[in-house]
Amino acid sequence: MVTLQSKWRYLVMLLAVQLVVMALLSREGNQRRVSYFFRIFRKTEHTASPPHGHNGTSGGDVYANLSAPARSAAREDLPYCPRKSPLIGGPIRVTFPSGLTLSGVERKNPLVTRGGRYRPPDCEAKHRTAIIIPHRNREHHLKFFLYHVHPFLQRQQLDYGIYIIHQAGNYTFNRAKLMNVGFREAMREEDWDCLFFHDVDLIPEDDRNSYTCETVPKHAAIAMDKFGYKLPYKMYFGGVSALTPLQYLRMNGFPNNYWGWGGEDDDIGIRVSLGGMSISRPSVNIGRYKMIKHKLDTGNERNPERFNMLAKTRQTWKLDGMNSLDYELISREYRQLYTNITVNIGTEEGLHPTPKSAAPADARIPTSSSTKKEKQANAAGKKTPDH
Ligand code: UDH
Ligand code: NGS
Repeated sequence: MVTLQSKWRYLVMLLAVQLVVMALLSREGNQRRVSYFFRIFRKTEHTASPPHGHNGTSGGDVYANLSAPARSAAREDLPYCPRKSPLIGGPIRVTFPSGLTLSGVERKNPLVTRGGRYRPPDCEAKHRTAIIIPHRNREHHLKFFLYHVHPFLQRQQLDYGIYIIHQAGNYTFNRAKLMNVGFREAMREEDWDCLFFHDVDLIPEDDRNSYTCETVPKHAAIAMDKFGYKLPYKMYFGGVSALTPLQYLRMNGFPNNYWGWGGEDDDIGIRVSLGGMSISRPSVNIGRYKMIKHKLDTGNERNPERFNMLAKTRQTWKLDGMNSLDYELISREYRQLYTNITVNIGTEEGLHPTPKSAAPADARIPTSSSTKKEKQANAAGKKTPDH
């Protein structure tokens, strides 16, 4: 009985001491330390969760190891995120769940806010990255892209935003000009320190593929499954690339005049070196991407002029690019998982061509280099099979 009483006494004394310490710490000026103290506990919770797949074979689940919603108060009290995110694992298992819907993806990403924006809930991000995606008629790919990329970026503890740049109308697709529009519209909204120019059909397969910028332009999609996970050729700059605003402007952005498939990415690669910069790349075991299989789209036939144009990049890059960009913003919608920017980028004849010259390119550009199968698919207006 006596021992029980003394045990209680000790317990009460211990609690009293703790209360006094907390009261002292909570006094004005010490509040930051108190919230830091609590955050340490929360952080331990995150890092203690099972490490995201690192076995190099099957890969981890794409929704493993995400931040829990924050319970702390003011953002200004948050410490900077660590240099290396503790949430990052290794290879990711890329899957295409059947029956996936955008609202399903929204439910899996409760911390993503209107416009496809995210900030780590428990620390101040060190990097602010905008993802720019050229788009038309690829809603099916977009759904899988968002399903994979949102948790991937969250594990990197980035302050990020996803911008879909949607080409209005059915005139020939122009990937590079849409990227220029994306750059201008994203920078108008936020002071991003890095922009990722990203095809919608490429899914990163490794968490360590950092979506931050380097001191020189970065080509991230170095190892795609369709190329046997290696670079198809040394100067390849397609798929996914990342530039700071300064790097982008130093090469006058991307070309505006590549209508249809091919060559614009090679032009961009040449511009990097004409701008006096080199290209950085992640290693082949990290810059890995799975491409959602598809055929060439209707309205994006091969550009027969691409080789002639590439031969002239040295003469054209300073005249054509961000300094000559013209387009009409049709709408900007803040959807839950992305900002949708719809634009009229016009045609080769300008923003308001005469009806005759504005005919879709497949009616004007000879498709002699297209395969017979593609021509038949295009003629039938067939939807390209994919996942
Ligand atoms: N894109 C669209 N809609 C289109 C065309 C292109 O959204 O109609 C976007 C999309 O983000 C896509 C990107 O532009 O990921 C690049 O276009 P692409 O996927 O057609 O180009 P890629 O070279 O694939 O990656 C072409 C596959 C057929 C190649 C046949 C020639 N070898
Ligand atoms: C090159 C194209 C690039 C293209 C790359 C990969 O030949 O635009 O193939 O194409 N350059 C020219 O045509 C000048 S892919 O295999 O992804 O269809 O990105």
